[in-house]
Amino acid sequence: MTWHVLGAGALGSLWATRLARAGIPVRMILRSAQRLVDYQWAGGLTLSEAGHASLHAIPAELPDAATPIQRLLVACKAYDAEAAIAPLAQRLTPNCEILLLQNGLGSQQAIAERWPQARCIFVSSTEGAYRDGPMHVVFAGHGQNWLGDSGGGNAPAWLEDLDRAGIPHIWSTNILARLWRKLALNCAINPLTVLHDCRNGELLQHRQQLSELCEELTELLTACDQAAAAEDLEREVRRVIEATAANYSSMYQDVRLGRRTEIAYLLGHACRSADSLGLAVPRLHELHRRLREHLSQRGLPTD
Ligand code: NAD
Ligand code: KPL
Repeated sequence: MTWHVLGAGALGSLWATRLARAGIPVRMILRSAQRLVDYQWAGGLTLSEAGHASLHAIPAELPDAATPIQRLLVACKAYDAEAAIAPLAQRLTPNCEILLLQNGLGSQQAIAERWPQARCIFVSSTEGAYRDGPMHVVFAGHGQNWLGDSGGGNAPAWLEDLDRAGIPHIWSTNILARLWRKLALNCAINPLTVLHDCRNGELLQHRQQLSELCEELTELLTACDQAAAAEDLEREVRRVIEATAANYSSMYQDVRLGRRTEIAYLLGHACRSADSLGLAVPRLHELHRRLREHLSQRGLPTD
């Protein structure tokens, strides 16, 4: 069974190169003829890992290729994912599987609703990778991938492919709890690092602010039937801040590099969820407003 990988960015390339080097059939789907030319010129994808670079000549195609797609790994940003799948719709087999690697929440549900014939597997990843030039990815941090089907169902047999490829993974029977927990951590930490212009560790100087945000996030998770994800949230936020004290958050880095953030799928999703439940979360709304203002002042999209 071929893995089609949509999005030859950091995580898509990290997954594709590890699958390919284990001898598992993979095809990249690139968004334009120009990118396909660039890709062929580069000879494939280069993975740098522990100071060692390797080139992987993974076949690539455009969305309008004719072959059916049985398994699709979507590795675009949350704001691009649904639109990126749309041109492939005719190629998706009736019982296809779509793995969604997006951070935050909202994009996965939109995709699952739009293509109900597909089995959508949500993935929450703590692995770290970044692009170091066109078609070149650096494996920056070991982590874990939790995979799960929010509609229930058993672990798929192809998890064996991940074993063979050395892609760490855990099948989760409550993937939404995992994604909500990560969303809450990202909502508590990432926007504050942008607004205070600081590394994660410096947020310990803003304990009161963190504590108030955690209180509202805990209420929100509980109201969303995610009590397990809400457990000891503040303590976990502090643990993550301490463990990543020297790092700049992903949102901080996006803003610094003038890139669009995934705010709509993090703080935006949290605020929309609270509104739909009639739950008052004034501090989250105020943080969302200040962050959007900050982005707008820098000419960045606020959604
Ligand atoms: P990225 O920007 O490096 O890669 C996204 C890729 O998707 C880009 O190459 C882009 O050109 C491509 N793309 C966009 N629209 C497309 C289309 N219509 N057709 C084909 N390709 C298209 O992003 P990333 O860092 O790999 O992040 C992907 C997701 O994974 C995000 O939601 C991110 O939050 C999450 N994530 C990333 C990391 C990491 O370390 N990079 C870690 C955990 C989670
Ligand atoms: O995931 C993160 C990020 O930077 O996006 C952490 C380190 C948890 C901070 O929220």
